[in-house]
Amino acid sequence: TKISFAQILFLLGIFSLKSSPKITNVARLGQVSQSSKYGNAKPENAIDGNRASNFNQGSCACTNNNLNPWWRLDLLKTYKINTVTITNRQDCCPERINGAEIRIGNSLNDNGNANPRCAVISSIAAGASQTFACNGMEGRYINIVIPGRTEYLTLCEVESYMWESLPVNLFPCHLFSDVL
Ligand SMILES: [Ca+2]
Repeated sequence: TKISFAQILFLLGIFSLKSSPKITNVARLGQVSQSSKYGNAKPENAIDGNRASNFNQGSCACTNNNLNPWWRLDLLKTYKINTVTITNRQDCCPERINGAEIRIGNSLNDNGNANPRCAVISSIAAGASQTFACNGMEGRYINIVIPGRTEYLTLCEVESYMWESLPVNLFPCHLFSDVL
């Protein structure tokens, strides 16, 4: 018997559902700001879905060389943050990220930099992506800040993943859309 194109798509839909974990990068849903902007290295570059880490590729956010430089993601509502993944610059000066802190919470005191701390970044290799476990810390804001130092803060990508809790009754709709 011949298998129709629709049936193949249906099977592909099932296998893709079985193989892909239900996790979502909520970072891309947010709005971003940072303490200053170096050239065209706008804060949005850190949530453009692209880990390209050569600065000239135009996908990194970067502040000027300021004291306590920071970058902030506003998720617009409170989430339980499982992990934060940061991609460091590849072509220069990876050590600039050393000592940066990940802060998560609902306060805008000190621009959000006073929220509880998830992690201190000791170092990230040039061009590497490192994931930090925040174990469900709750917050609307995710800040990356380099405290107590005059520095450039460069972030080529910031991702924040959490398990999605989809209602069960959405499942058939997802399957149906895969068939179409
Ligand atoms: Ca990017």
